[in-house]
Amino acid sequence: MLWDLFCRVIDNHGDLGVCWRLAADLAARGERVRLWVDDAAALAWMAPHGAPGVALGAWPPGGVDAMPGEVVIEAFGCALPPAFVARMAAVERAPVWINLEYLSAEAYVERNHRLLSPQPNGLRKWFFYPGFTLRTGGLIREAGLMRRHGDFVAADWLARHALAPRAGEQVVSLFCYEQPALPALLDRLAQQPTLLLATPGHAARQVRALLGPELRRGPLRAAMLPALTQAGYDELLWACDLNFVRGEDSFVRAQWAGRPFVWQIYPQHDDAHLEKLAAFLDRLLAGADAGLTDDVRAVFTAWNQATPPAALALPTRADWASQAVACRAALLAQDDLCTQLRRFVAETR
Ligand code: TRH
Repeated sequence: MLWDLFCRVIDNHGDLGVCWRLAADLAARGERVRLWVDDAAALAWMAPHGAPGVALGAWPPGGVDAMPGEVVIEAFGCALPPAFVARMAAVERAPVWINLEYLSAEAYVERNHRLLSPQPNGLRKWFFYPGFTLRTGGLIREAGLMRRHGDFVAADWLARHALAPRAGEQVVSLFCYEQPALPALLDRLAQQPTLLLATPGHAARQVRALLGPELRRGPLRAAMLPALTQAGYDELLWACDLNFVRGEDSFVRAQWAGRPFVWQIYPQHDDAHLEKLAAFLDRLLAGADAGLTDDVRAVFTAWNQATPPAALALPTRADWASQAVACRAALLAQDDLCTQLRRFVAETR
C-alpha cells in the first residue's frame, strides 16, 4: 500500500526522528511510503542515505500536490493540508486516516487508543497511541533491531570512533536540553574513571563550559561526538554503560538498549510533563525493590527539576542494569508500532 506520512517539525529533532524511523520501518516491511515534511534538514545527518521505499516530499506552506495513497498518517496532530484532505474525501475509497499521538505511559493512552473521530466532511480519523502496554499501539521496533544489537561489539564501535575507554573507565552518553543538574552530574562522574560522550548541541556546549577546553576533571574525561545517524545513535546507546537521553525517540531507543538510562523529559509550560514522568517511572520500576526504586526515582527527579540539585546520586546497584533488561523483555512481548498500524489498517479498510 501507499502510505502518506505527514510531519511538521515543531522544535528539536523528535518529530522528524520518530517519523523517519516509522517511514523506514514501514518501507522495510514492504509498504511504499511518502514522507511529507516541512523541514527535512536534520535528515542530512540522521539518515544521509535515505531508506529504500521511502520517498521524501516537501510540505511547503501551500500544501502538497499529490493524490492520497491508501493510508494517511498525521503525526502528532500536525494538521494536514486542507486541499489534501479535500482530495481524501473526494476519492472513491477514502484512505485510512490515522492521527499518531505522542508517547506517554499515562492511563488515558489505553482509553483513547484507536478512538474514532468522525469528521464534518464525512471522513473518519482514528487516534493511534504508541505505548508500553498491550492495550496501546506499542513502540517502534524494527524487525532486525534486536539481532543487530546482539551482533554488536561495543569495543569495536568505540575504537572505530577513536574512543578507546581505559581499563576500569565507565562510558556514559549525554543527550540533553539545557540542564541545571549537569554541574552536579559532572561532580558525581568525577568520583570515578569515566569517559563522557557528549552529543552535539546543548550537551556539548554545557560540558565544554563546565569542564573547560581540557575536557577533564580528575578521573573524568569527556569527548565530543559528531552528529550520528539514527542507526549510529542506537549503537552509541548500546556501547555505553549509562545513557542520558531526552524527548521521545532517544528515550525509546535507550529502552531497547537494555542499559540503565536517565531521561530528561521534554518540558511543558504547565508542568504536565511531571505527571508523564511519574507515570513512566511507575512502569519502569514495577517489580523493583524499594532501594532501587528510591535511587532511580531520585536521579530522574533531580535530572528533571528546574533548580540545580546540590548533589546527584547515581544508583550504583547492579540491579539497575538487570531492571533495564527486565523492562526491555516486557516490552519485547508486545507487538511493535508498525505491526500494529499495519494490522489496524488491514482491519479498517
Ligand atoms: O530532539 P528531541 O528533544 O525531540 C523532542 C521530543 O520528541 C519531544 O517529545 C517533542 O515534543 C519535541 O521533540 C518536539 O529528542 P528525541 O525525541 O530523542 O529526538 C532526537 C532524535 O535525534 C532521535 O531520533 C535520535 C536522533 N539523533 C541522531 O540521529 N543522531 C544523534 O547524534 C543524536 C544525538 C540524536
